[in-house]
Amino acid sequence: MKKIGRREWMQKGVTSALGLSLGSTTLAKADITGQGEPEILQKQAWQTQLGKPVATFGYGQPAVQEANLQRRESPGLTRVSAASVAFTPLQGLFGTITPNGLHFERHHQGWVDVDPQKHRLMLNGLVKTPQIFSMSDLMRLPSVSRTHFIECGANTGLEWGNVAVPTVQYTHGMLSCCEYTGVLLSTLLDICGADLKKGRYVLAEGGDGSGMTRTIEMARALDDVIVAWGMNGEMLRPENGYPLRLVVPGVQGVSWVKWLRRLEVGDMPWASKDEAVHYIDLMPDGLHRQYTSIQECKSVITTPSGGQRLVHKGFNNVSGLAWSGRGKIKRVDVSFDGGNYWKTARLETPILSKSLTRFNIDWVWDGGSAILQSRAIDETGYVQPNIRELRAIRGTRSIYHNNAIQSWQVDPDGEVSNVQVG
Ligand SMILES: Nc1nc2c(c(=O)[nH]1)N[C@H]1C(S)=C(S)[C@@H](COP(=O)(O)O)O[C@H]1N2
Ligand SMILES: [Mo]
Repeated sequence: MKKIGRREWMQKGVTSALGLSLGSTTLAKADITGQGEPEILQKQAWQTQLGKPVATFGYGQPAVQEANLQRRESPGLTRVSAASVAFTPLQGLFGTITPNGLHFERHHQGWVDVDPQKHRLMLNGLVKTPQIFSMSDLMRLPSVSRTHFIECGANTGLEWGNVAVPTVQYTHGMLSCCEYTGVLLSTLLDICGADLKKGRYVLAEGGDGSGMTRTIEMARALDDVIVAWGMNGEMLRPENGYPLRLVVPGVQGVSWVKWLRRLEVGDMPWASKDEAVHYIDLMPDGLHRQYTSIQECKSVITTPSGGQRLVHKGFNNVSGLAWSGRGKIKRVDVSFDGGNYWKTARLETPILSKSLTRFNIDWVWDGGSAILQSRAIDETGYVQPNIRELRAIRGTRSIYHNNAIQSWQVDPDGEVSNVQVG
């Protein structure tokens, strides 16, 4: 890989700032043919007749031309009974909010239809008054609405083993970000009179057939955990836990228990299967790392990304997502030469804690080979590692918690593919 010096890049930067390559290619087309643009000059069929009446039939749908933008199951993963994953199409999304019909899905035993009229949440254990709440009991309590990302601990898992999955949908698509509405768990613990001296943990239990249970430390439970029914302004979708799920900001998806039916206050971690046996990391010394919860700082370029093709030489906006389970994103650097030279990207606002942050950066593609990477830094100062640095500490036998820098190779024909550098 050729090393590109700082001076050469600064010269390219000047071209980009003047907007020359962008302006001239677009305008030249009409000038050269001298015939004008038919899409502008001629009246289109839909301009000569009445439009359709209001779209009041059923639930509003995207344009038919966008039908390809869907959650998909990875062709490389086998489906074990009803234990399945459908990935969010990150390559086709803008900004930071995941539309509800594109939120990723991860079910350990399929998703279930729960009747909200019959649904109950029990809070028991080390509390003064154990309680059973109906949905209407919960929904009259003081509520909060907060935007957070959710990422499965297994996201980007195949990259540990050097398997270059083709698209960002499959490398990073167990990631979504929504505005969730619900009651703070601290409010419910307060109502039930949780024993905060002896009660050091809270167990969350789901209502599906997977026996999903996870332990949450009391400090976190009292901080920002939400018992949520709302997602992006409407009720949760059935596949995402309707009518009730736990939102555990910054923590891996498995703790965001869906179809939430019970919370128990206890004095010890439960060591349930989903924390003692699953979602653990086999370290190089043969020991298992258990009870990891926080998703460390991570980022990925979504445009352009694997499987896409650049069609315009010259100016191209490069865009991606950054997030950290420890707070806000402070900075994102982007490299176009496989990590030799880094340039700081623009962060779109607002920058929210434990939420996705969108970054953008100008790029003038010279039509040659390039390797695109992004590296995020969070407000604690933590710097996203590359895969070599991560493997040096964590070995190669993990499945979970891979937050390494992602590399996309651009070929001279514009094809973008997944490569591992370092
Ligand atoms: N009850 C229950 N809760 C669950 C699961 C499940 O299978 N059952 N899957 C967990 C896992 S592993 C993840 S990553 C997230 C996925 O949430 P989503 O399907 O809304 O994206 O839900 C978690 N909560
Ligand atoms: Mo997960």
